[in-house]
Amino acid sequence: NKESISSRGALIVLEGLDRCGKTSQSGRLYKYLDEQGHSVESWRFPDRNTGVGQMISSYLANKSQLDDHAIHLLFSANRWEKRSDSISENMQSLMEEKLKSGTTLIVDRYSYSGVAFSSSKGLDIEWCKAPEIGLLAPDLVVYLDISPEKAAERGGYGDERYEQLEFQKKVAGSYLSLRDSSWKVIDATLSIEDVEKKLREVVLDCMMTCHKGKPLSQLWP
Ligand code: NYM
Repeated sequence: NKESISSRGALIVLEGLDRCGKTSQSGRLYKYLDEQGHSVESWRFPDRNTGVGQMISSYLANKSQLDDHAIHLLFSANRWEKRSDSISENMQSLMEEKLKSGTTLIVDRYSYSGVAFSSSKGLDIEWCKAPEIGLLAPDLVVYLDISPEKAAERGGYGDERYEQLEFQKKVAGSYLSLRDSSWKVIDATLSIEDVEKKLREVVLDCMMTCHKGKPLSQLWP
């Protein structure tokens, strides 16, 4: 029917430093939208469930070493394998099909993490962006804003690679150069409830725009 052709789901991406609260907020947002009766799924990158994802996971846990360029391309490959695939037997589990069938995806990290983290190691930013070209562009990027110092105070970091204050300072700088005026920046030091409320507002607004027929587009716009 007409409704199902014209209304697609929204691609919502949450970005921010480690410990900014992205994962809790995506969980809360998912629960809220689901309870409101929306078709919604909660995704994250890296998706550690695929073969590529397992290589990434092992690298992040310091169980394997990889050249900085090589790991960058694996993070990107991990997004490509979830984008859309005409030869896949499992089309319905991929991003484009989900969005077109009306499901909104809340994605915890995306290409911006890829570029921010790798360029913070000294890789050229344009080189970092190149493998992301052609991936689906988010309809909304929400940046949960917290200083690296404040983030580090939140119960300390785990054992994974990159979870160090000095490195996170560089990542914060890289995010700043990636940000454009379309990003919604939310102060991540507000209470969990206040962040949640602000997040809901920008997300519902974006879902409405997609519902009204905004076309899907590709990176980088
Ligand atoms: N990360 C994540 C990257 O370096 N590049 C990427 O493309 C993505 C998606 O992986 N410190 C880094 C950021 C995080 C780490 O993410 C694992 P998480 O959200 O802790 O699972």
